[in-house]
Amino acid sequence: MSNQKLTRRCFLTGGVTAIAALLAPREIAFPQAASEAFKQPPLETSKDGVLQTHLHLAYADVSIPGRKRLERTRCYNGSVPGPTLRLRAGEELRLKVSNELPADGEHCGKEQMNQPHCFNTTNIHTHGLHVSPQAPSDHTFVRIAPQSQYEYCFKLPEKHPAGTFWYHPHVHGSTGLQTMNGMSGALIIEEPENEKLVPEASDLVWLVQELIGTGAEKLYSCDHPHAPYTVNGQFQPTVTLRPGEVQRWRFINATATPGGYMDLQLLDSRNRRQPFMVIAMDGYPLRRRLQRTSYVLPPGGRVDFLVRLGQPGKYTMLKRRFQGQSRDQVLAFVESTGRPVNTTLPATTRSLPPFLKPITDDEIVKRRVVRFQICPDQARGGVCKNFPAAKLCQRGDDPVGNVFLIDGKPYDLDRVDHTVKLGTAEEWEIVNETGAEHPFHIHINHFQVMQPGVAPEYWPWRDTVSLPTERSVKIRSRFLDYPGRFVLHCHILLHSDLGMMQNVEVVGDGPGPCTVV
Ligand SMILES: [Cu+2]
Repeated sequence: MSNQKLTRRCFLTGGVTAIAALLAPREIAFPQAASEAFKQPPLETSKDGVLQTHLHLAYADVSIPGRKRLERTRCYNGSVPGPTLRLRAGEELRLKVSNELPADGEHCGKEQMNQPHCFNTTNIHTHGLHVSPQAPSDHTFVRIAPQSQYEYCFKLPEKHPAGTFWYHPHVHGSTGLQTMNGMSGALIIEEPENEKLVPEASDLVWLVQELIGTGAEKLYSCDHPHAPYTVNGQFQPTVTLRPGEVQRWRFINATATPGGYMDLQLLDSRNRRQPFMVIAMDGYPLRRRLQRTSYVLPPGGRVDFLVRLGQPGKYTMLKRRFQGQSRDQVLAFVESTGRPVNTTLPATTRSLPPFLKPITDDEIVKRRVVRFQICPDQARGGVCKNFPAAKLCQRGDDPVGNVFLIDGKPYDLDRVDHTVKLGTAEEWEIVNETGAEHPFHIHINHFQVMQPGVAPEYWPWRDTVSLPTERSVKIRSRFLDYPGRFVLHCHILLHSDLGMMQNVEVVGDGPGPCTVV
């Protein structure tokens, strides 16, 4: 398909063309009268234990909030975001990807390892799923070249926790660009019918994106672009609920830049913070639900809230500025209206399956230290001496001149950075030597975040954790069920594309892809 002959048109689920024209580029306040009703992305569900679906990836013209003209972007099935996939533990996801983009030209070679490249080559990562890392399952080394197809098969184990996950592309060098183009979608593992917390109509996906179409490659420049944050492709839609109704809000942070960090707050009409219940982090249920009025969700992370607003009235869901060049932005308006109902919140504590019992000291077979670094300057010891060409940004449109490292090295596709024995547990200290927070993410197995002063049974299981500036986080992980090679990386995808990534290899005898654990 040539660039001139593009016929497919992506549309934003919410259709924001009309309101985009009203928006001054830097304005975040928006008259509520024009707000659309909150929508859910298109839905695909499993039948007889299998969810079979087909994602067509193509260029399209999209209306993006704050931009005057339609912008050309890459998206799935003509929709930003992609469809929500819902299935259950023990079921199988058969996903065919047709890459209908034009050829990459000469920009997809290994010699450009940690440069932006491979913009039209793609693959799929099922973020947070405990599945095999081998092809044709969650193998991030798959390359789906332009004008070719690939068939994935993901077999979920019976013990897989129900929760909120997501999918996005993961070709090194173009992950950030493709994700910012709008290529992501929710992946929901459903509870069994008798364990559902809320009725379907009260169970809402909030997939938050920062969409850039034209000029998305400037993501890798010193003045990387910013756009308003959308929810399910809509700009500041209105959620309605009845006074006293309990809704489950599944937040997915599908952004790719430092500004994508979000401190989520629910405010009433006088800007007073309202409490919500945190019931799951990164898709895994919490043993004890937490009442909060603020929750920092890093890029890549998910959080599930139970929300109940007793008083009728108008509220806002705010993305409070956290770091980077973003600003506070209302993600959605919330209206509590209609006949009051009296729904009770589910129980405060719940039991977790046996494989999520706390990892004890005597189970640990190895300890490692992993260091996130940026040159120049933001690395301890003499690390930056090895990268004399690293430089700080000078002009806005210069390519980013920093070097992004883990353990003193930029990513190497062929190097195994950590070899782990299948079925064992390890304790890792992840050190942030830089001047900003970075979200640490590892594929295939969740980890427990150690919290001093908190009993280990309450340490949350996560797949993405933010590393505080100049400090470290300790995690414990069991490398269960699946041998194979996968990655850990910074989930500011701009950073991982430029080198902040490592390979992990789990060795041992275990099932291959698409087989029952
Ligand atoms: Cu980073």
